Amino acid sequence: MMKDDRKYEDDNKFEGDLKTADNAQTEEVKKAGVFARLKAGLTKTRKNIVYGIDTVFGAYDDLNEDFFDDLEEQLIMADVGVNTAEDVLDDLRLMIKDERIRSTEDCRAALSRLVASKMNVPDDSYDYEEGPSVVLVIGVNGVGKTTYCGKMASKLKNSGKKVILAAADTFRAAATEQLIMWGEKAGVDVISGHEGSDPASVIFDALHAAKARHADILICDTAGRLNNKKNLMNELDKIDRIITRELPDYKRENLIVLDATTGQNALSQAKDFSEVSNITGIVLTKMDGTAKGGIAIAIASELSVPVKYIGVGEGIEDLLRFDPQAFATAMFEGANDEQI
Ligand SMILES: Nc1nc2c(ncn2[C@@H]2O[C@H](COP(=O)(O)OP(=O)(O)OP(=O)(O)O)[C@@H](O)[C@H]2O)c(=O)[nH]1
Ligand SMILES: [Mg+2]
Repeated sequence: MMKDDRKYEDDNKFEGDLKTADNAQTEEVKKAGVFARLKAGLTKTRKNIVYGIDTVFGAYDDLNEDFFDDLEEQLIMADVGVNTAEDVLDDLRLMIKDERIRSTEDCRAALSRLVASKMNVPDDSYDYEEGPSVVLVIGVNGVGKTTYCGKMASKLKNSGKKVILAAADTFRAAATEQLIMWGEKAGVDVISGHEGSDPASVIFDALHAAKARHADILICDTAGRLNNKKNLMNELDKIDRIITRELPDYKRENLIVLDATTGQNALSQAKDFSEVSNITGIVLTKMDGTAKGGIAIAIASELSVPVKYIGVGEGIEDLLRFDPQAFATAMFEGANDEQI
């Protein structure tokens, strides 16, 4: 190899190193950006929880029973729920003993780790995003299903996927138009039917379009359903059978959308839906609109289904993957944070 060639190779390597460093930096910036958006989206909750948590941790030097009582009260006030709060406190006491934690600061970090571990999102939770897959989006009225479909379509499209939306809410007037508007914003095709037509027939058409157009992901918006279990079960069963028959090789994802501002109600909706459908993930919307975002902890730890996304606003970008540790950090380690 000639000397100049080696130099050229070295230069390339150097550029490669720079690129790796650049990528690492971009990743860092991205992470920091997502965390900033998470914190901004959780402003109301953080104002509420962080203040309360700061007060408790500031008021005690010893980790005594009064401290634990006050902490539990704060968690319950943040809508973590009595069961989950008790659970968290029991585990926290064990951690303190096992890890010989003495200071309130270490206890605070332990609380954050513990809560994050209770909201674990398994590694394969987002495999379906790679496609080919069919996503069914269900939930009661007004929780944010259509908005989620639009945001998610945009997110996946931007990551290079071919996405199709199915407007299977044929029940509510203007529901289809709403999804078509999101489709235009996201730049993806929408398959729709007539108002009042059978939702299963729209899904059938959409499945064929997905196959013919080689879509990676088909996202199906459905009508807001009240909890009439028998009808709901029949309809979901029918849709399920059609998907299994038409696209047997596609991955399946059944997401329930829950509105965080409805607090403990959201938890009971999820329980109802899980009786009639095989739910694989939760989308928790309107986290920006509640001061009681602690409901995310109750939902994630009481249901055996992971919270996969949170909605933090009405805009197309306001959807984040749920990151349990970032969430717990934003909630419990926000002391001295001048932004809140
Ligand atoms: N602030 C905020 N608003 C949201 C969020 N997600 C949805 N919304 C709003 O919630 C309202 C209802 O959203 P939709 O997407 O129409 O809800 P839906 O579940 O499809 O409603 P139906 O089709 O009537 O059952 C709209 O005004 C949305 O802009 C969110 O994360 N944050
Ligand atoms: Mg809708």
